[in-house]
Amino acid sequence: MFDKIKDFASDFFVTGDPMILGAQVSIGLTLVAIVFVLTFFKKWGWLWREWLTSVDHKRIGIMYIICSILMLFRGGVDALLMRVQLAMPNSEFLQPEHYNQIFTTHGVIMILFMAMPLMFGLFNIVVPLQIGARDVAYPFLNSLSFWMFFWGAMLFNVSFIIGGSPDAGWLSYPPLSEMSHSPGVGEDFYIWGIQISGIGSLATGINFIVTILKMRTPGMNLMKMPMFTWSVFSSCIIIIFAFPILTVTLALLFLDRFLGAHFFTLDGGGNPMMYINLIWMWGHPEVYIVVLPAFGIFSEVVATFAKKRLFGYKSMVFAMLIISLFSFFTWAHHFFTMGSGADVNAFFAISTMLIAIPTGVKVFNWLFTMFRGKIQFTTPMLWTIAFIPCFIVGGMTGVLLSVAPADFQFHNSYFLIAHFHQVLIGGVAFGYFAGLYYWWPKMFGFRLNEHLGKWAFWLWNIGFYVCFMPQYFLGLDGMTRRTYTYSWDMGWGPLNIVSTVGGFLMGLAFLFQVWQIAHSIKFFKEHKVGSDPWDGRTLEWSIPSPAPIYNFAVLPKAEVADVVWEEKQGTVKKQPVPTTYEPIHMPKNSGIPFIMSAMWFFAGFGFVWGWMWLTIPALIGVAICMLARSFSYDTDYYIPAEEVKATEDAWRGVKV
Ligand code: HEM
Ligand SMILES: [Cu+2]
Repeated sequence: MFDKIKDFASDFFVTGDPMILGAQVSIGLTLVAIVFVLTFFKKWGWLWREWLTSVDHKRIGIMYIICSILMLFRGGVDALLMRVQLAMPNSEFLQPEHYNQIFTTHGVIMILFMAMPLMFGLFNIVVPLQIGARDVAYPFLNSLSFWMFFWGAMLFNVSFIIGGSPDAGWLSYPPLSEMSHSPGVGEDFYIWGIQISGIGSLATGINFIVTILKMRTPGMNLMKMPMFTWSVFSSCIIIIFAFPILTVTLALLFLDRFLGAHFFTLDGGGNPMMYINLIWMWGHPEVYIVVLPAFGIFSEVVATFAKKRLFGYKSMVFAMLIISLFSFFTWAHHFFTMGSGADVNAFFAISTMLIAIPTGVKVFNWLFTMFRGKIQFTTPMLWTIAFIPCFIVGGMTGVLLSVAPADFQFHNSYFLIAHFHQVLIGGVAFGYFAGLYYWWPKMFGFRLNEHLGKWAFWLWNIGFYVCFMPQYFLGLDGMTRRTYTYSWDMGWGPLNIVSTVGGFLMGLAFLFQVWQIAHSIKFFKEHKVGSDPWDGRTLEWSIPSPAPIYNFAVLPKAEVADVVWEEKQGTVKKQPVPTTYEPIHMPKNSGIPFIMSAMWFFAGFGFVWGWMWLTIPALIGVAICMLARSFSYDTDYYIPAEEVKATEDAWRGVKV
């Protein structure tokens, strides 16, 4: 009996690695500490009522952002562990199996659990405020999306201490990810973690498309929408077409693993290349899903801090929509070496190169917006200025990779690693940082310390180039991706050590950001701001920071683009200060999204271990949650007009 338990425990928990043991202990201690603090300060009720059950888009946005910062930390630690391993030839700092796990979890976490939620956080916080709405179209679904993401991410992350992490790369190509090659539970954690959070992403895509189409304030027609909202719209169009492909592909992989189907196995008539085609039909659009909103942020920031209208609004919109469309026709550039022949490769090479055209249009638009502007070098603007050259170089190396014959040489080398980090860090991460700094005052009512922010900015930038520029040369010298180690005679040592130093500079930069946030919270009174700290242009800057629960007491009129700016310039009439208010219709909080997603977590956990005794009751729990929601009619309430008036008067400083 005792031996049986011991056997089970040694399969169930990840053992043997002192680093993981340390992590297990610290995770355990952190959990105990959290429970203790919440109990000691009697905060459980507050946490549940104000946050876990909240359907307010602003709160959901903040929760997304907190999670993504934690995930940036985890993904970053993974990155630094890999960089330490690669710093010197013949290194045995990590074991080879562990290295494989780390590059897999790093990739998955950075893209799906860091970039995506940071993006959704900004969607949530900004879009309703920019279009003059009181919430998203489906607030309940919005909360469900968040919790599906959260529990999916948790399921993926527990594999680190329970069962073992996946190790077949961030896209889990078969046959490596099949039962034959990965008999452990890691790949199942991968499948279910991503499936569950993926459903949440799809729902968010639908939610924001409907919100943008149906909830705009009177007068704001599509061509008067702020550019960030347009970028969210383009990104969500890609989401609703791309995420179903991911769901189906992972479902088929699961059937292969769970029931012995042969969709992607070499024997039994399956075909691994089929998986690789399918996953990239999602995967390539996915990179545009995350980068388009960053383009939207840059557009807002550039116009605000150059104090000029965005140059070429229509061409910007057109460029984004074209990118959304084209993103679906380039997937095969990830495997020119598959052997599809010259015609197919030529098609995908040209379609890839074509994307450079709308992207180039956007770059020129940003530059022309800055041209002769009175530029203010605030932190959001610095990130934007740094992004432009970084993204141009990253984009150009992408065009090099898209030259099919040349890619036979570059494919899966460190040249590729350098390229995609340049667009993902220089484009996506810099973009979201700009957005976070820009809208932080709107979220919390105080600004982030600019001085520490500038330190973080410079360290990130210097670190980035020091880390990734050497990798282009390493790639050309033949160092391949996912290499665990290399011998002295390859001559890759010096450039690798430089690269690792750069990685640590970025790690330091992240610490500066954490310090910046902590410092700004501590001294928030000195950093307090009013409704419009940046002299902004769009509707979110016309209401208090942080916005009241209902956002707009009276729906604003938006007959021109950049309406707040135009009002300040006197080109359009100021909106009258309302004297009477009406009761405001609001959605009620609900615990169902949290509980239902937690049920999905347990169902997924059961699938991972083949424990149907857990999966079946959990799925029944999901069904009960759905029924409970269908039959609950008490889902909304009204904020009385007097309460609205009191809040508004207090903000405007009216004496009563
Ligand atoms: C913060 C600095 C970062 C460093 C130092 C870093 C470092 C690395 C390293 C060393 C690898 C492994 C390459 C290999 O095994 O050949 C890697 C892979 C990867 N990274 Fe990063 N990374 C960083 C940030 C990011 C970000 C922000 C993203 C995405 C938003 C990202 C996405 C990926 C992906 C998708 C892979 C491929 C994983 C795979 O091969 O399956 N990384 N990174
Ligand atoms: Cu691609």
